[in-house]
Amino acid sequence: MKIAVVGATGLVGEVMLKVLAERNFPVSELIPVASERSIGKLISFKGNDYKVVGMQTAIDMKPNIALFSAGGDTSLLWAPKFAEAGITVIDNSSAWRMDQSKRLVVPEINAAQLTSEDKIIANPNCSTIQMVMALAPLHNTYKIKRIVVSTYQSITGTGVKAVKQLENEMAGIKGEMAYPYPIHQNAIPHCDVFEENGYTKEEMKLVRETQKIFDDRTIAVTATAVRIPTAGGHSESINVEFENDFDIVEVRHLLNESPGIVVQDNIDVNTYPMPIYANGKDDVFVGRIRRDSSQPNTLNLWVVSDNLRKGAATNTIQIAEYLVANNLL
Ligand code: 2RA
Repeated sequence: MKIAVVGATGLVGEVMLKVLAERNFPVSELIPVASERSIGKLISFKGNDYKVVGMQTAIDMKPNIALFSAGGDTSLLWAPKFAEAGITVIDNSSAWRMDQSKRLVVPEINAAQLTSEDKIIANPNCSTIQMVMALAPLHNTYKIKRIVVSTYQSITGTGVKAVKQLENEMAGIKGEMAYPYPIHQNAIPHCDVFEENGYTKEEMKLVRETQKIFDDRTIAVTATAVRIPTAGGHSESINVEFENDFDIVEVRHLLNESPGIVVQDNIDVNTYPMPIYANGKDDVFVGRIRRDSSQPNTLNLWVVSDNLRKGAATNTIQIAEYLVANNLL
């Protein structure tokens, strides 16, 4: 299988290469794609070196699948060109997620909707993926009415510049700023840009993408997304109200039985999910499971996952695995 990784030199692109190798995805030839300034660079993959190429060269090399993590503008311009050439695109940007003709896929939840006609497939936002992964088994059983979520997002979600800003601040070095404020010893309630309604795009992704993935626009969602100086993963405090009451023992059972979910929840021995545990892993970790005694049919959860892996690279590659396994290319 010829695989193009578009954005191969970025944070998510690098994790894609790592995960492709780890999962032994059937890559017969890797086509690393990046911006003009990176063309010609060598990328090492499974013991072989591959030269970074530009977009049109990548199309001409006729990959079967192109994994995109190169920003929305690049995807809007180039994903259709790859698709027109018969290449299946799985895109990590927000460009196609809300396009009614495009599938927004978390394989454990809705991969069954994929067909060979889908030539541009959208990978949901990282903070959406971990939330719907934790909520899907509960939604299927108790039907979600409303979600209130606060996120505590790793600076790796912003990109290399923010990681460098935090490193510089911790080392006492003045450097380029990804944020107008210090990240070190701070919490910034501003992920992505503000919309007219006073929410950020990151917060509205949690609203809109959740409704699309569950195919249910009656689900009410309100979100606050906060950037914190941590690597390793995004954390989320989720308060979820269901149409129907639940049994807390059954909730734990449903979560324990769900592929890709690990329940880490024993307050007697201070066991709960944290980014330091999630870092480098593909699971979504769920803990602090407890009934919200202030409101009927309502549950509190704490959910942590590596935003670069299940939140981006791994979910993308799991979609590719599903396409290959079901002959949908
Ligand atoms: C963030 N979800 O964490 C974004 C990155 N895709 O900023």
